[in-house]
Amino acid sequence: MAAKKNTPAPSPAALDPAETSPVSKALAPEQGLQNGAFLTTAEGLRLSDTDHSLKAGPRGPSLLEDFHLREKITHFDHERIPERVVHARGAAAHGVFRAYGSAGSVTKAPFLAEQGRETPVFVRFSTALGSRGSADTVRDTRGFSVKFYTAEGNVDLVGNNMPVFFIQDGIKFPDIIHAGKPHPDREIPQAQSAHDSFWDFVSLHTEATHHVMWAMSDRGIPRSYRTMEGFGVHTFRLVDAEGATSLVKFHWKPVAGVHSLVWEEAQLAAGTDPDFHRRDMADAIDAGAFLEYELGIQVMPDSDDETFEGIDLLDPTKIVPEELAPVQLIGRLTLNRNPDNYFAETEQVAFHTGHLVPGIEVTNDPLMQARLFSYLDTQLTRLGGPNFAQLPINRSHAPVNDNLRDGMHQSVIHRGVAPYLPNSLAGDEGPEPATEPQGGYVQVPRLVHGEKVRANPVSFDDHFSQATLFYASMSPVEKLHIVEAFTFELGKVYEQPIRERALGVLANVDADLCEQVAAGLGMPAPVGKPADDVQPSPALSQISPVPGPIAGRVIGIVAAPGADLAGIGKIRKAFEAKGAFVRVIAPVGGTLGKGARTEIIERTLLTTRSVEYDAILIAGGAGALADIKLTVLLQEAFRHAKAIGAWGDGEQALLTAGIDTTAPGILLSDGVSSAYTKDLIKAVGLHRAWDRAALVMSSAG
Ligand code: HDD
Repeated sequence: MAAKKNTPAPSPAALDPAETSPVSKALAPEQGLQNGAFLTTAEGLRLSDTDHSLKAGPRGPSLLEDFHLREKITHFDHERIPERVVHARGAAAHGVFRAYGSAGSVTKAPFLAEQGRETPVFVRFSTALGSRGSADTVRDTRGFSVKFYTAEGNVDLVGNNMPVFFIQDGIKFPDIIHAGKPHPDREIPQAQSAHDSFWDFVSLHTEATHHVMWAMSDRGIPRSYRTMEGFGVHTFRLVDAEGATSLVKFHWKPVAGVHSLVWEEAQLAAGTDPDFHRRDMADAIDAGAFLEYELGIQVMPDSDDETFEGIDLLDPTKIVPEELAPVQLIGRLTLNRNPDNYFAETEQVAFHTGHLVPGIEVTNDPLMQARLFSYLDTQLTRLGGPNFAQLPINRSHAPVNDNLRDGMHQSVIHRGVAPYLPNSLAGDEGPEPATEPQGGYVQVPRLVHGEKVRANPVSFDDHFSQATLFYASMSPVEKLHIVEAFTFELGKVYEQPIRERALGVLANVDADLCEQVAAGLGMPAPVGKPADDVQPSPALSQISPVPGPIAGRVIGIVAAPGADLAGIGKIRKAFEAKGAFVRVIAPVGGTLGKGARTEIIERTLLTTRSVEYDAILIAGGAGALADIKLTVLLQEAFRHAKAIGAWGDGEQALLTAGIDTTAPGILLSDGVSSAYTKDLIKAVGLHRAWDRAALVMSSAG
């Protein structure tokens, strides 16, 4: 309700009691705060001036009695909270998850099992290593955390965009993170794995090898959150309505397909637009081009030894190839609303791998077991105490009656005198434990036995075979990217023994990979013993010969006064109908044309860079353009194997910029016909002109 002027703020006593209870809806309007017409203190006192401190005369010292100065500055001094110890850099969106109903045979969790059931979600994407202000496009593992506000309580699926992890046991998490974070003496490099301590650790600690392969592949530099897969990584145990169990791995499949940047693009974007992924998601959601993913499960029998086809399901450095256990789709996630406030929502959201509901259970994966401790613990420092579940973004949508009391930042006025069980004083108002049929969480009984040891199962000793499998499953272009990524990263390592050891690890993955990286470093290639019996998994390759959807992609059209605005209009219409964006680029800002034919110039050659676009076109009538910045724009797009097009005299501008117009992925036409727009859409749907990529790759990196 809009606030009326001259209406005093309501007193706390006048507020609806539901608003002071955690039972109230998550994200309920904030208890009468921030809705008055006048600027006030935190206590609601109307202020007459917020620009001048109270002084002894206009030239005199400030007075201690200035309550407003002290409150304003004190609050400001305490605005920051500790950033997340990992995954500090992130961006999030609200959305909805709709279950297909197909999971009903394996889980009783209604948000997965019931056909058509809609569950509100909040999803935070992140990089793992960088600080809160670091760049989005660095080479790193991306976090993919989903909070489902289910009617049975919150469920958090805290995953990554890679299906395996660096370590098999959570006790080593501080080690891998200390090695990956900036060096403690100079605090450099920021948000990079290309430095000595990272490669020191992963070359000594070979169980990281499989994850390192993923990080050095195109997966380490996604094009956008929209085109990124997500994985629950661990094996979970699902429980059906009869109590039968299965072992399951979760996958998020992006509807837009999986697509990545190339390394030079990622580096450029980190400088020209450090918010590249964050901006892309927020702009797309604002424009109605929502991000969509399907949730899938690989279902494996819950066998006594918890293995499947010889793969230890408790080892988080192993995948189950999709060819062995197909991913069955069980629901769709749509991200359709941007947060209103970054701090209140994206920064304060707290995920925890232990947030589950009946129908989903954890397994004995030792990485998962440690996480079950860490995620609760870390919020105590980060969010300043144990009451973070009361923050609006973390509140359950299920009724809460928890007997947890007091503590820092308690915001609920609890009633009653008996916050304990059993009691005889609470009467009907007191909470009671629920039976299983009433929705109580009851773990499936499982026998636990064994000697108390600090040890791993023997199966955890295989550190290389799936790294070999991953490399063997890549297309030639993807292999080249991996070679160049290793050569770049190890090229940034100062200590020769670390490089030598890292090459020794690669020799156990693939001889050819090791030789190429060694050649790039100018070092001899060691000989290893890579597995020679791996079965490639085609599902691991990102490159598809079939064009995918183009929603959220960005097409730049270079124009100038006199350009074919009707042609631009046709291309805009065709691309926008598919959820893509068209931006007009011209030498100077303003507009082109007039009336219904007006095109707003959104970028000039000075304010743009090639990384913003998935394809660049030169409009007919703009062929005379000759500008060194246009040359750079086009040559970068060419090197990055993006679709480039021109119609009418536009080809002339390509030739002026030194573009080989006979190369693959260059689309020329006399004018804008529907066949031409179709060809352009197809080229963008293929992500890149991969035939050209092979020609330019050594310079594209
Ligand atoms: Fe973790 C944050 C993902 C292992 C300890 N982790 C964090 C986030 C993601 C992951 C996506 C960001 C959450 C957010 O957006 O707020 N982490 C993973 C995955 C792992 C993993 C996929 C392995 C499969 N993590 C892992 C281990 C430990 C942690 C083994 C500790 C033993 N992770 C944390 C943490 C963080 C965190 C310290 C920092 C901030 C937070 O939890 O809320 O508790």
